[in-house]
Amino acid sequence: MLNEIQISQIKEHLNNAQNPLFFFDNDPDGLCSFILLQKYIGRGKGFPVKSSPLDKNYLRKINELNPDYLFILDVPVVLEEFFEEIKKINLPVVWIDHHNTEKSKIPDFVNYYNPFLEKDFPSSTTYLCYEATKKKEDLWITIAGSISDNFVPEVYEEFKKIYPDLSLDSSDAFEILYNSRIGVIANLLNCGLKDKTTNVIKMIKFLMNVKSPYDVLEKTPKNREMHEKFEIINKKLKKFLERAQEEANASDKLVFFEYGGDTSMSAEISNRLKYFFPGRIIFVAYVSEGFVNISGRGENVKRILEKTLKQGNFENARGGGHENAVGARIMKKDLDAFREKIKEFVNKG
Ligand SMILES: [Mn+2]
Repeated sequence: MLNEIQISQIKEHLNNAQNPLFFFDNDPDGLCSFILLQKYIGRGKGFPVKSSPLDKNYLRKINELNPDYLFILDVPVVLEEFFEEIKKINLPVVWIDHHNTEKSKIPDFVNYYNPFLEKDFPSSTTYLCYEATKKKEDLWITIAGSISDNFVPEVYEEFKKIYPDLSLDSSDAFEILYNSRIGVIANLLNCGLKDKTTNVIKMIKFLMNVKSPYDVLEKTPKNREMHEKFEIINKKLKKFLERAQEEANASDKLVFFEYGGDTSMSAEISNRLKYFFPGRIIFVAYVSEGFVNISGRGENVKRILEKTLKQGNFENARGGGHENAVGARIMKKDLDAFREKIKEFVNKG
């Protein structure tokens, strides 16, 4: 949680910013963080950061829009090459995040806010932004962003009272995400972000003006694409989950699931598998042209991944993440070897 000084500093930055640009992580937590801050000051533009880490390519947006402030939301890693250029043009930067990051890598000129580094306290970036803006009418946005990042903030109690029809009596983020209407909203935003750029921009504009959660839930011409993407993705997810169920029947410790297609939804699949098969190690591999993107969930999964990558010594491989949630990327030719190594380490315990 942010302290009083941090909250007033963030508010001051927001009030100072006349033409801010917001770069946010390409998920509902990042998106909702942006929406909260944008609504608070009623100005600024926002763009999702699709590549991780944030790199030099995003300087183009800055040259194009010439902002007087840059906010970076929910993005765990920003490359030095990016900050070097930002420093040259003296652009004030405010970076708000909740990931475990190396503090030494944050340049001095960046206004950095991340309570996780002080207290190892879980949060969501959306909730951190809400602590600064505290606009009651945006409480539902706070909940949608938070539960999609596996975090139930204490203000959920208040939310339940205002919106009993959207909430669920639970303290488990995934249970809320999969079984309530605020969860549907979070999923709608998540699917909308996977759409093509013009539709993503349309959705962001829609959200900047949206007044209530019911405007999101109701399909109208203003949010039609978001709903359609949601319907398509949900249909696919249902099919994938049936197949994953068969995988899960074959092992009692591991679920290793592979899929392809034009939309990556590894995080969605792995989170659901984790929810349906608690206690298991989950690996989801998205096989695309030449590469495989991997998402892992479960106890000590970070250690399992690290050992696998080290021993496998795969070409062009990288990966990392939290203790219980990781991501990795390997080359397609190494998938069989990768899978076998994972099996070996999971079964050894
Ligand atoms: Mn996040």
